Amino acid sequence: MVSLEEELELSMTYENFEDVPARKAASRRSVEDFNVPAAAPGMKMYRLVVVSFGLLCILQAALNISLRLTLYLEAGCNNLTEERDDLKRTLENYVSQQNSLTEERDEMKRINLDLEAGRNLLTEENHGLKRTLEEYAHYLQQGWVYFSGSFYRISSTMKPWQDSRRDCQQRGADLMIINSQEEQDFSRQSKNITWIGLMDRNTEGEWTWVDGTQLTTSFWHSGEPNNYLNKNEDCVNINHHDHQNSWNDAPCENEHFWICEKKM
Ligand SMILES: [Ca+2]
Ligand SMILES: [Ca+2]
Ligand SMILES: [Ca+2]
Repeated sequence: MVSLEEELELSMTYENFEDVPARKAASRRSVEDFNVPAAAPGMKMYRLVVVSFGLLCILQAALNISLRLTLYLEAGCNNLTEERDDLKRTLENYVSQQNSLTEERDEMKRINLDLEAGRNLLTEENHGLKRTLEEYAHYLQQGWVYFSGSFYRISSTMKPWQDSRRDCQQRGADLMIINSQEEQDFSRQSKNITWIGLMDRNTEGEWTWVDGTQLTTSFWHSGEPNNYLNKNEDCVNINHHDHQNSWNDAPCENEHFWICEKKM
């Protein structure tokens, strides 16, 4: 690199070789005058480079720190997100289990109520059966005969139809109502004339059972009912035991045996 002093000397040589000494002196003064301020820009440049380098280092360090901080925060955020998702799944599982337990508890409550209702029903049925058994035992002990869902009792004395019926009612029963061929056959076992619970006392010719039902299936003996000898025959008895159709209408005030029926 050509220094400033050499440059000046070359310049002087190039311009005028005749006035060398004078120009040398002048140029030396100029160089001396110029040397003092010429050193300052190099220093400034040097300082500027040093300062710039320092700033670059600081900036690099700041960038490194910033980058590491960003990576650290990102990793931390990722961990927190995973933990949050885990907690969310755990909470959802817990809620699901809770709902399942609530449903099971409600189902158990329903089953318990059903079982309780069933137990109450069984208890009631048990009490009902106990009462029925006690009732059966009572009627059997009193000499009643059981046949096809009813107990029957044939009296040992004779009374008018109305008194006969009252006797049955006092025993928790009523005069016999014949609903079927089997019951009709059963009624013919006694060979005595016996009242049954059929009459037309309210309207002549309109035969009604003691429970209020109209007569549908009848077993009148041949020629009956006949109001025999123009008597007012409004009550019915079993008279012709040897015949399947054994019924006869007779005056209600006549005294006969009677059959009570207690439907179970
Ligand atoms: Ca009957
Ligand atoms: Ca009549
Ligand atoms: Ca008659």
